[in-house]
Amino acid sequence: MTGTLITVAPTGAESSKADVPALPVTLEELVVTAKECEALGASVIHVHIRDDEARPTLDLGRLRATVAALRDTSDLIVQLSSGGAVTDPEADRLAVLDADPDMASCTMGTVNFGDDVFMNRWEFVVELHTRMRDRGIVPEYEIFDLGHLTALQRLLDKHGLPAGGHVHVDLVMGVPGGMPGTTEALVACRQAMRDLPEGTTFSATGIGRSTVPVMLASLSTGGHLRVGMEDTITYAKGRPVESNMQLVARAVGFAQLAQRPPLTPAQARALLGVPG
Ligand code: KMH
Ligand code: ZN
Repeated sequence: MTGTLITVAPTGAESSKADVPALPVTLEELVVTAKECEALGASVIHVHIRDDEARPTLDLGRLRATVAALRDTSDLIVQLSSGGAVTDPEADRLAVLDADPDMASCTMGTVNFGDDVFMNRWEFVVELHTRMRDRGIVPEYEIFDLGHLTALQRLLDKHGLPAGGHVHVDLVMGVPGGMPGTTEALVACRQAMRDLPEGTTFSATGIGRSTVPVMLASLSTGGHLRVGMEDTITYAKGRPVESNMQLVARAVGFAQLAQRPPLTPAQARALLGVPG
């Protein structure tokens, strides 16, 4: 069994700085977070950015500056979110790829998202997958529900393997409207992944109170971990998360207990097929 890939998703698009003061929203805050999370054991950073008022944005100039700053100051694999916020138009989400990240997310279907809808039409998913392959950007396929794995199988059958040839999925569990953050749901996904190309890897993240159960289920079934304030703002009952580092440190502790210590960024690149 290999070590553990730890992805940190420090910001997201849903929490506000007013409600969550520890959320990194400026480039400076993001860079400090990246360096500290890398030192603890993270190897991938899943990035959403904010504007000067701390609102989610897909501004291309800011995205390019963010990719450059993260590359200058860390060895982390830089994965930009192409999901953005639920209000972002498809054209802006596709344009994220123009910032030339190492990786980008690619969500495999539409899902209710709390009171909103996170739209991912089939034609849009195909366009994202195809553009990423044409540009050598490695996708992380975001799976919010079991059927998204069937959609991924169809995508790969019809449109071929991604850049790098390796398939990596991330199970985003416990979103109101998506699959629950339970061991049973994770095991169902694990079984469905048998129909994907040999060597497919997965990470998992549980939103809110499903964070810890999903981490344990993922580690015990050979999966990797995504943690961060995009998904988790309460550390334990009555205890707000103090920082992304606190969440990465807990994930590292669990990974070590599972005898699967964190992968370095170089090892993560080799696993995911991301060029060095
Ligand atoms: N913010 C969500 C609507 C992704 O980054 O690709 C979408 C999301 C998934 O976070
Ligand atoms: Zn995201």
